[in-house]
Amino acid sequence: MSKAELHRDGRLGILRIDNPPVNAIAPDLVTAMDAALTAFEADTSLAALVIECAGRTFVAGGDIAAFDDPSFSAGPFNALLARIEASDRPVVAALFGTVLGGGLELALACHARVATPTTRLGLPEITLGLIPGSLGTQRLPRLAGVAKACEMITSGKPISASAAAAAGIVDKLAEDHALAARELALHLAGSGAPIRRTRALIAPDADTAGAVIAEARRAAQARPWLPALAAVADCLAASVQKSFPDGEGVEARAFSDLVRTPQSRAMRHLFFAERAAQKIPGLSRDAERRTISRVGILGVGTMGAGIAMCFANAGYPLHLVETSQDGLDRGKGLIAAAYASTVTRGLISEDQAQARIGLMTGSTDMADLSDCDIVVEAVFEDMELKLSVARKLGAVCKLGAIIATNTSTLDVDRIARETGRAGDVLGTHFFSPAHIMKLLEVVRGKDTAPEVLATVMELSRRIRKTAVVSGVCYGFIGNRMAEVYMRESEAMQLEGAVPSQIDGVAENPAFLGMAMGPSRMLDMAGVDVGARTVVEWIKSGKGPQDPAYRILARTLYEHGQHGQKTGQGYYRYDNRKAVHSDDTQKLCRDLAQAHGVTRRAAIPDEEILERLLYPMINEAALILEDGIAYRPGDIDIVWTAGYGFPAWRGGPVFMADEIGLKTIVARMDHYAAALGNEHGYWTVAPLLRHLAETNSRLSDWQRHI
Ligand code: 3H9
Repeated sequence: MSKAELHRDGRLGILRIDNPPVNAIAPDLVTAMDAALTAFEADTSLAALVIECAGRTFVAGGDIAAFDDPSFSAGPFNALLARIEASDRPVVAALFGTVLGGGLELALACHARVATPTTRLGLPEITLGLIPGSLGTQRLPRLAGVAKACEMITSGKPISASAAAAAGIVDKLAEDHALAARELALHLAGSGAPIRRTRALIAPDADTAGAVIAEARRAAQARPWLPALAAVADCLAASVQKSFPDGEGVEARAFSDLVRTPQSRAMRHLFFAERAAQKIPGLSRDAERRTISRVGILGVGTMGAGIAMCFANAGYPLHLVETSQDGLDRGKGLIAAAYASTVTRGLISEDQAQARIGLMTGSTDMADLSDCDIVVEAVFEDMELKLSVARKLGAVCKLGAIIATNTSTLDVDRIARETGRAGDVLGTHFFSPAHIMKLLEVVRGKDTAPEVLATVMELSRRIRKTAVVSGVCYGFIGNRMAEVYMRESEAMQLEGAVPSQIDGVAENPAFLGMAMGPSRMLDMAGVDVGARTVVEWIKSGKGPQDPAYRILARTLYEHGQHGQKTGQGYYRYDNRKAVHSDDTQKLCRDLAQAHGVTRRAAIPDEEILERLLYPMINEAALILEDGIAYRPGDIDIVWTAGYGFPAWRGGPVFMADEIGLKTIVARMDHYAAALGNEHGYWTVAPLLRHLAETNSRLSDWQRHI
């Protein structure tokens, strides 16, 4: 069956697109649409055309996978849009679902648009490092104004159908979009009114567009690593200053350049990696799941409070348990304060906040968790405490309830065994602040039942988390890699680099572009939190037995210098502003002397970058070899969604392939020789060396399951 066909409905032609799952514009769909349009053009008995879609949504965009083909061109689709727009009989788009990218551009080329009230419309190309390539930059400003177009294109965020109607993008809202589109098409055909072609309009705010475009240029200059932003400004300027064909040329050149940039390739890689991460090898999409209607949270500290909010935000009734009434009141206070700030920032209304708080009950008795379908324990990160809590939860939770242990490093298998029902248990590693951070590492234990894993993956989606499955090891995927990153950051501080230089390299987009460098990050998260887990790891005998291992963090912790909250950590804090700390520098000199570390006058920025990044990439290869992550893309999702790794670099694995594995292996070998490799820190992972020797990419590596 063809992916697009022309049907007749009385005097109307219906061009019906059917390209599951989201009716993306793939080259063969364009061919089919072309044929259907030709049939409409030839049948002069038809008074008008309605374009509609089968399935769950109107066209959700161009087929992103097709952009990797070097011969890809938006030209054929754009020519089709021009023919639709040029039609001398009215063409109406019947919109529903998610009308995105090329889908909205198709709608803009029609003469009128009808949408269901729940339709979302947007141009999300910027999230793929692109601009709209099918005249969205030319038609949208003409229809809705340059300011609205600029907002939609630079944010990439979809808008509601009512906002689209208010902006003049949608002409009519109707529950039955297909019927309403037919009625409108017949009305337009019968009215004799001139056909309204978007290309012929003048942007309603053309007079004031200069200021909007100047602001867009300023914003683009501030983020030069995202060249699509500058291209948006150029295209919008063309939409008011040039003819439609000239503007078309500006957009076409920019799109074709951008689609080849490493930034766009990186962001497209993340789009598919995020979806792949939801697929669990050996578990089908319709795998059995348990029903979750009521959620329990044990431990309502900062983490527990944030986790509770994630569930309440998704409408789940919750029961919170703390050891004391004081603790419970403190937890509820944290939740109330966080909601108050969301209301102040205008993100939700006071009523919504109260409704969410109203979903929560609380007590100090664990037995009250017995009617919950899942209990997330978020007690302090201490193995003995976690084990005792696990024992109690194993006894208290009802049959079939899921027990999730929120931990960032601890052995989930050991905790699971302690419950006496390991099949019901898995780890959930939420990131702080839990109600804001997107990432959720779902830790699959040795005995976790498949339906427990499937249930929690689906639940993660409902609470709007980006979930990635990790196996059990110290630190799982994210913190295991963060450990070597922090190790080198601290080693370099003992050798003479100051934290601001190291953070500067990590944060500088010319080098890496992390949201926050390693020292600033740990000072914010709490040096005590990070150091305590390292101390426990070493004590357990499984961690490095190198006396100098992360000695800086461990000593800061012992000295009570826990970062921002104590006013002193790697930095000193002056009114929450990180400033150079003479005390920490003296500590570095003392520790260097005590551990025989040679100090250097200066450490080059390039060395800092390599020493932060390459051990992480090496650890990623080990994580894959060990089967801790299912696929390379999962690692990139963990780092971009949870650790502030820049999306435009595609994550550490994608970046490794861009740098070249041969280079990375050679530099690892170099540092092994230059710095010594007594503790194996520079030992190249066999997988990494093998891939480098065979000219392969780490991103393409697949485990044979
Ligand atoms: C563009 O349009 C450029 C134009 O200006 C110019 C060129 C014409 N392409 O997310 P889901 C797949 S750029 C290819 O799990 P949901 C997705 O991989 C594009 N595939 O479902 C998945 O496959 P699988 C602008 C796509 O209900 C399946 O569909 N548009 C595309 O949670 C289901 O996806 C966008 O950026 C695509 N465009 O969310 C929109 N879209 O089952 C991107 C989806 O094998 N898409 N797939 O894993 C989305 O935002 C969401 O997918 C959507 C549905 C909201 C549509």
